[in-house]
Amino acid sequence: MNDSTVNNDKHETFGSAAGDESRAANFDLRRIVDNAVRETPVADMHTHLFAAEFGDLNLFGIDELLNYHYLIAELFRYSSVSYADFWRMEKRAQADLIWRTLFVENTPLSEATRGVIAVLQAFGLNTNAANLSEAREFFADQNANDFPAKVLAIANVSDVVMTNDPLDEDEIKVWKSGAKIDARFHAALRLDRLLNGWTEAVPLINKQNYRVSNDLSESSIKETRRFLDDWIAVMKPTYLGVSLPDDFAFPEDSARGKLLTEVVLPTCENHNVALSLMIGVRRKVNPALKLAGDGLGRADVSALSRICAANPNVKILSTFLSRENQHELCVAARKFKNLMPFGCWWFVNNGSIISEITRERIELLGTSFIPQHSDARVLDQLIYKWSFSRRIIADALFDSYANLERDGRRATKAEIERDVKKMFSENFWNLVHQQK
Ligand code: RAT
Ligand code: ZN
Repeated sequence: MNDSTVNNDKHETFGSAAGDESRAANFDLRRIVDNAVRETPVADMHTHLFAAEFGDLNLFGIDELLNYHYLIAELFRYSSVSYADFWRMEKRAQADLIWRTLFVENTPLSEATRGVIAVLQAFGLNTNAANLSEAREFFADQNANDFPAKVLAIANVSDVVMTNDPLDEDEIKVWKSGAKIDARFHAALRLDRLLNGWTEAVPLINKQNYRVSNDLSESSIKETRRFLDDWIAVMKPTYLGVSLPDDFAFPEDSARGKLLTEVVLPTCENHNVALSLMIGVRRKVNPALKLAGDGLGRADVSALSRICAANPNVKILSTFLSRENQHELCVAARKFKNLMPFGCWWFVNNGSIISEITRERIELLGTSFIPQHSDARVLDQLIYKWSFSRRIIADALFDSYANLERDGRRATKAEIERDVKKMFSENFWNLVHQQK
């Protein structure tokens, strides 16, 4: 932009009737975008939440909120407590320590700490409390069966996709009990243990009456497919999903490479079910931190492109953990119609980076992507994760529509509402072949 353009803009905006008009139009646009983003329900396509039918796996309340692994990692930035001593503490004592350290002795400015503040605020609880007694009392009064409806309504989330591990004993019990799962909670069949640790998965799969072995013989491949076929029948997953390391390669001469090529991708094609590839996690960078000890690395996006090219009939959902991979992911999506970028995952689920990623996706892909998922592990987190993301998505959309208007076309209210609906739910449901 040169100096004369700047002057012209100023003149137009502040010095004339035309300026008044354009300010009024902008105000109108802002209101329409904000309303659409606030009022359009979200299908949250990747979380670690569980429906109430899963019992103790359905986490909510202040002690769970504070024991979030994002906050545990932050605790050690300030506290002198040793990792070992922290893990020896009771959950309530851990929550007390996290509250005192991150919220009383320090100002909760990080995304994850601000999130807890936003949840307390949403429930009318004291965000400045010296201790957790008021919050504990409030959550103790909530009923595990009714609370999801309350939280989903506040967060304006219509549907939640869980992360379901077919090798997890606690989950297996629920699936096998035939319990009717809350219809707002959908399954996603997680393949991490199968793909990233085959030798440990073998005895667990065999325990479920399949015959597989370390060597991945032809019969093991067949049996693993049968294992997945059966679990797909039980869970009716919206997609199969896996998180992959930053050094993930495709094709790859490894158990994972063979399982992907000979089991997972053909299963997806046969069942017409999508595959979600979450790429870039470096597990156990600091094992002493347990779940909080994972890191990230920049990955090779061309591995994803090769999967998309070799499997044109399989719908691929994908997200990358490294900021550096985001632009390449957008370009890959322009090349492969079976690729759907989604969400700002984990370490890139921060305001400044969500803004950057969402804007570059709009610039390169229009509305043909899924801007966000929450990754919530604790029910209440839906409230802050979605309000934070909505704010940023609204800003990005507003600027895009304002640019469009500057270039000669004003988007209508109906168009804006249609666009937000696509981004918040339709792109997902269409891809997983389910109509809502
Ligand atoms: O964001 C998270 O909570 C991580 O711990 C992971 O669970 C990640 O989202 C994943 O799905 O692997
Ligand atoms: Zn996750």
